[in-house]
Amino acid sequence: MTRVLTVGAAQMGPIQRSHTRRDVVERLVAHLREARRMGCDLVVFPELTLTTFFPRWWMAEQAEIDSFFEHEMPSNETAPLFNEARQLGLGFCLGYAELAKEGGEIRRFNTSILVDSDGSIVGKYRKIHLPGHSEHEPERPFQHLEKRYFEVGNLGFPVVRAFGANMGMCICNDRRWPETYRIMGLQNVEMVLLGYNTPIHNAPAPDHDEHSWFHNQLSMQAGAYQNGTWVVGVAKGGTEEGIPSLADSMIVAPSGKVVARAGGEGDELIVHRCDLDAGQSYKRSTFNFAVHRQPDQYRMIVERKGAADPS
Ligand code: CDT
Repeated sequence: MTRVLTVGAAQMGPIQRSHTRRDVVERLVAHLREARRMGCDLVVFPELTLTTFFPRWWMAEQAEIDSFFEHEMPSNETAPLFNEARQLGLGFCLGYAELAKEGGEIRRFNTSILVDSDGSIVGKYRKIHLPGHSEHEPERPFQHLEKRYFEVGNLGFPVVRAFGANMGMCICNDRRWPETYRIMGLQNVEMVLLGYNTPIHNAPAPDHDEHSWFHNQLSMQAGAYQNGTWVVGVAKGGTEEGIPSLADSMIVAPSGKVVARAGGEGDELIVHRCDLDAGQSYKRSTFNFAVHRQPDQYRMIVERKGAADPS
């Protein structure tokens, strides 16, 4: 019997600083209702969905920084999203800034959660590859202070069984790193859910700007194909607080082919019926890890060269 999961990639247009969480949740709920009409089982929202992309500003006051973080999930402001999804029988994946208390300490992460159709949180991922810088760089047209405002994620790249599939998550810059997909590939991942906020202008490397769309697509297609997995890439796009961001949300099949793609830069739902077994032929042949991977060789080559251990 074919295992099909109908997924909606819920691209968001810009979220300005003046927009409240209530404004944003209304837009998310509209996405959920359309997703229900389109027959979705699962809706994927972008990175840091609930606010503007705040790492673009240098902020000295911790209280101001913390105003962009969620202290609980769900909260009063996000409860309507959970309630609506439960009533519609939909699961969702949501990116947000997480303020956690762990071991008596306050910790801050760039996080995604996977929520089942009964409203329970069944998966959590905290972003590992934090881009940008940690000090104020006033010469930049805008900041990218993820390294200041977040800690490196401490949950690894977990793959959880949910929606009848092996599900993984990663966030934005993670998608450019082959390790991200391979670590999940080694756990037999079948679908990777991925939200992003990508400014088109890359201050340290402006020569990359013209390739923003290509690099986005290249990373996700390679990750999908090389691990025989679906990749659902969801943007917050458009011009937010004067900064143009990449939209181009897409759903990539385990073949590496793009099967659905956003046409605009605003709120837009793209939907695909994903055959969860579509990765099997890749996992059994070209990318049969048990048969073809050579981790002992990788380690030996690196040891001979004196480089870092790749395992
Ligand atoms: N949010 C995030 O991780 N953004 C980075 C920006 C890199 S600079 C263009 C990304 O990899 O898309």
